[in-house]
Amino acid sequence: MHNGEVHAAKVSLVMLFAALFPAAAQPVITKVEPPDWWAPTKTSPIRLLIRGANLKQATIAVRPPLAASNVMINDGGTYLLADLAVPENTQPGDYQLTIATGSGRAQAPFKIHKALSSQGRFQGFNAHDIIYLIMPDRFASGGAHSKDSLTDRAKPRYYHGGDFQGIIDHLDYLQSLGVTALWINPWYDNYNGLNERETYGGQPITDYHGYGAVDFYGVEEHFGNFAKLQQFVDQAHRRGLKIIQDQVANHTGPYHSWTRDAPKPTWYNGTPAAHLVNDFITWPLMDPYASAESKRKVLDGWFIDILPDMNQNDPDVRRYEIQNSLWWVGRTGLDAIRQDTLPYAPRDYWRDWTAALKREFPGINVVGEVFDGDPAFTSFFQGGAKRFDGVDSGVQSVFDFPLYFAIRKAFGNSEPLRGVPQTLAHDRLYTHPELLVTFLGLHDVSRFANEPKASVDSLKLAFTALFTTRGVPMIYYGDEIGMHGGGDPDNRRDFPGGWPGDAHNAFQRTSRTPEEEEIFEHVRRLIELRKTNPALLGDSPTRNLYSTEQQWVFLRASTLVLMNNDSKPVNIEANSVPNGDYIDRLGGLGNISIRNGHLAAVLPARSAAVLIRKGTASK
Ligand SMILES: [Ca+2]
Ligand SMILES: [Ca+2]
Repeated sequence: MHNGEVHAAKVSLVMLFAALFPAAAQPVITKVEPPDWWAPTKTSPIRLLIRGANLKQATIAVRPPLAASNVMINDGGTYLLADLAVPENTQPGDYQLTIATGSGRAQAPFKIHKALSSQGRFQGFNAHDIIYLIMPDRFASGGAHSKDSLTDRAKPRYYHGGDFQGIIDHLDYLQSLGVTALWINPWYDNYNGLNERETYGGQPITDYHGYGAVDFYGVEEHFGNFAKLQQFVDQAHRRGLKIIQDQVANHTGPYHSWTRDAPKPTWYNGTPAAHLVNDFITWPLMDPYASAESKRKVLDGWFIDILPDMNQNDPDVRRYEIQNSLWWVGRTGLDAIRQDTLPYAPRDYWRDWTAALKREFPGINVVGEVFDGDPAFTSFFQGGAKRFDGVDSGVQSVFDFPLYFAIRKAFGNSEPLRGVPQTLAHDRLYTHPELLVTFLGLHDVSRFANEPKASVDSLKLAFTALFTTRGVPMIYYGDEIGMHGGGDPDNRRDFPGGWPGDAHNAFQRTSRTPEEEEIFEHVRRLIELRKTNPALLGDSPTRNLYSTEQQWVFLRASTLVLMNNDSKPVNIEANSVPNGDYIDRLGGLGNISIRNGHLAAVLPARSAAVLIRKGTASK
C-alpha cells in the first residue's frame, strides 16, 4: 500500500464518521416498545424502550395526562428507557413522544387505544375446554404471503406457506370436530433470512416454527400482519373458539438486534461471545438443598448454545417481558397463554408475571411447558401454593407430560395400561389436577401413529383415555386423522388439503380415507360425549374400581369407563359399581344393568366402553 492509498482510506473514513456522527447529531428514534397501549389500564406506569441514535442526555416529553419520568439512557446513546404514566382518565388518541437533546428533536407517534371490552375476551380456558394445537406454517395456506426464497414445501425446515387466513378458512372444520380453544405456535416476527447458526447436516434452516423471535412486538410476515391476527382472534371468538398464544420469555432468536446492541449490558445472561450453555439438568430447580451455582446453567445458559437467554433478574427486562405479554392480550383480546420452557426462567419472575396478567385481565390463565415425566417435578411449577422457596408461581396449569408418557407407553407400545392409573395416582401433588393440559402428542415429539405398536384401534383407545380422564384435553393438529411423522421436523407435516392443489384433502369428510374418517369420527364423538355429559369434564370426581395389567375400570361421577388394552378379549368383573341401568355411548358393548354393585362384561381386544347411568347424564 503506498501513501496515496493510505491517504484516500483516511479521507473516506473521516467522511464516513462525518455522515454517521455529524458534529451536532440530531436524535433519531427507530423503534418504540410497546408501540401503543390502552386506557383505562391497571398497568401504569408502563416502561418504554426507545431505540434510536444520538440519545445521550436526551429528555422525553409527552402531552398530559401522560407523563414521562425515570429516564435511563445507555452508554452508546442507542436506547432510552422511561416510565410513562397512563392515568385512569386518559382519553384514547395520539400522544406524540418528543425526544430532545442540545442538538435537536425527534418525534414518534404513541397511540392510546380504548381498552377492549372484556365481553367474550380474556376468558382463560378451564376444565370444560378442548384445545387444538396448530403450527400455523403447517396447517393451511390462505395465500397471505407470496412465496419467497425461505418457502419450499419440499424442505421440512423451510416455511411451507401456512398462515392465519388458512386457519380462518378452516374454522368450520375445527367446529365440526368440536374443539373449543386453539393454541397457536408462536407468531412473533422471526428472522427474515436463512438461519446459519442452527444447522442440520451442514444445512441452514428457517425459523418457520416461530421460536426465534427477532421482534417481540412484530407478527411473522409469513403468517399475516397484526390486522389479520386481530381478525383471526375476532372470528374465532365469534364461533366460540378461544385463542391461546404461545409465548417465549426465556430467549430470543439468534438474530435479534439486541445481540449486536443491547439496551443494557445485563439485558441477556451473557453475550454471543461469552455465555453459559443450558445443560438441561433441571432437578436441582426443585431441590431444597440446591446451591445457586447448581442451577445457574439451566437458568442462565443459552438454549442449545444458540438462543440468547433473557435476564429476568434485571428489573427492566422483567418489565419489558411482562408488558409484552400484556400487550398481546390487551391489543388482540386473546384468552390464554402457553409459556415455553417454564423451568429455565426464575420462579419469582413467573410469580410477578402471572400477578401482572391477573391484575390487568382477571379471566386470563396460563399453561406452562414443563417437559418432564416426573409429576414431582411438573407439579412443583403449578401455582396455587407457595413452595419451599416461598414462591407461588401463579401458573394455573402445566402440560401433563407424565400422563403423556404413560399413555404413549400403554397404547403406543403395548406396555401395561396400569401405568396410566398409576400416573394419575400422583395427582395429590398438584394444586389443580383438573386444569392440567393432557395430550397424546405435540410439536416436539414424534406422532402417536409412529409408535412401534400404534394402530387405528390403539390410537382410538388412547383418545378414549384422553377424553375420559381428568384435565383439559389437547389434540395436536392432524392426530385426529391419524397423521404420521417421526421426530422434529417430520412431526410437523402439512395438514393434507391445506394447500391449493393438494392431492388429498382430509378437511372434507367425503375425501378422507376410511381410516382417517374412523379416527376423526371417534374423536368427534368423544368430544360430543364430553360436552354433553358433565361427568366426563376435567373437574368431575374420579374413582378407580378395577385395575389389572391391561384392564382398567373407573367411574367419573355417573359415568362408567371400561378399558381393555390387551390383544385379546377379556372378561372384566368389578364390584362397588353404583346400581342402575347404563347406556353404552361408544357402542361395542351394549347397555348393561348393575344390581348388587356387580359388573360383569366381556370387552373386545383393544377397546373401551363409556357407559352413562340412566337418569343422570346429559345436559
Ligand atoms: Ca419474519
Ligand atoms: Ca433462562
